[in-house]
Amino acid sequence: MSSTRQFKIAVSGDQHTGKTCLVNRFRENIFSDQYKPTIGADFSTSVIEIDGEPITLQIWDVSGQYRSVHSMTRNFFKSASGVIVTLSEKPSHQNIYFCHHQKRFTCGADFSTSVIEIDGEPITLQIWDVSGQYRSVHSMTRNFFKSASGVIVTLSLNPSESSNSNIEQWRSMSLSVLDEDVPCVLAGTKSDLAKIDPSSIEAMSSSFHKWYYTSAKTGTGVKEMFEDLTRQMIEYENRKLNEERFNASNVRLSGGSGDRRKACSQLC
Ligand SMILES: Nc1nc2c(ncn2[C@@H]2O[C@H](COP(=O)(O)OP(=O)(O)O)[C@@H](O)[C@H]2O)c(=O)[nH]1
Ligand SMILES: [Mg+2]
Repeated sequence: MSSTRQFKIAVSGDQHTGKTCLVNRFRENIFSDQYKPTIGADFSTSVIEIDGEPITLQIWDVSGQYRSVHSMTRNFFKSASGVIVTLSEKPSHQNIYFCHHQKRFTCGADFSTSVIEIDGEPITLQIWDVSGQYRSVHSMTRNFFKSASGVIVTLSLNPSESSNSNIEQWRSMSLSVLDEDVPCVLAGTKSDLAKIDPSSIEAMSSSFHKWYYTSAKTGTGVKEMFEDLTRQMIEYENRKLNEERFNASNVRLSGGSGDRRKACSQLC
């Protein structure tokens, strides 16, 4: 399926609430009980068909350590066995890359592994490539949400198994970067272990555009949530485009002769 439109989705929420499993179920239709904490952020793409139109979703899955806005920055260095600091005479923007609109430059951090043989012993190197925006310690967190067209905040439906203490903080962190009309939804996860009933989630979801009841283990509601969110993102983008076109035509009309301004006031 070749795709025309692209949307970035930021999947956030406290650690262990099931973000990575939700993404894996949606992308590959798989589930694993083995817990592998996400370090920094994982990035993947998936193509979904909405009303016959192929849409590319860029899905960002964050590590979930809300405790500090520094955490993503700290994770970059945490447990590193060596540090490389690069020095260049060229402007720094020539040395960075991330995936957005066909260009590649690092947004947050890129992560890759490579195996190298030293004295006959294979050694795996985890290589982290940070975006290089030192200016603010918030920048990595901001980059996570930046240019997202949709946000998912996860809420474990089994609070004895994982905490949900920062739902509102995740929402406000996304709001500090994004327009408040960008679809931000609450995903109730692990419905197969649910200890919270749907009416309580509804009460917790008042500041979100929508909420869903999902299980990455059984697959319940996962595909439906991503499809529904994609529809909301399409609607949002179309609304924005229409507003921009309307504003641009008003500027053209009001920027012209006196007669044209009259035409504008009649139209408005
Ligand atoms: N029973 C059940 N366990 C789940 C579900 N989703 C995730 N888990 C488990 O919860 C743990 C944390 O999941 P993970 O996706 O890594 O959480 P993250 O830290 O938010 O990315 C793992 O042990 C998963 O196997 C689910 O839908 N049902
Ligand atoms: Mg994870």
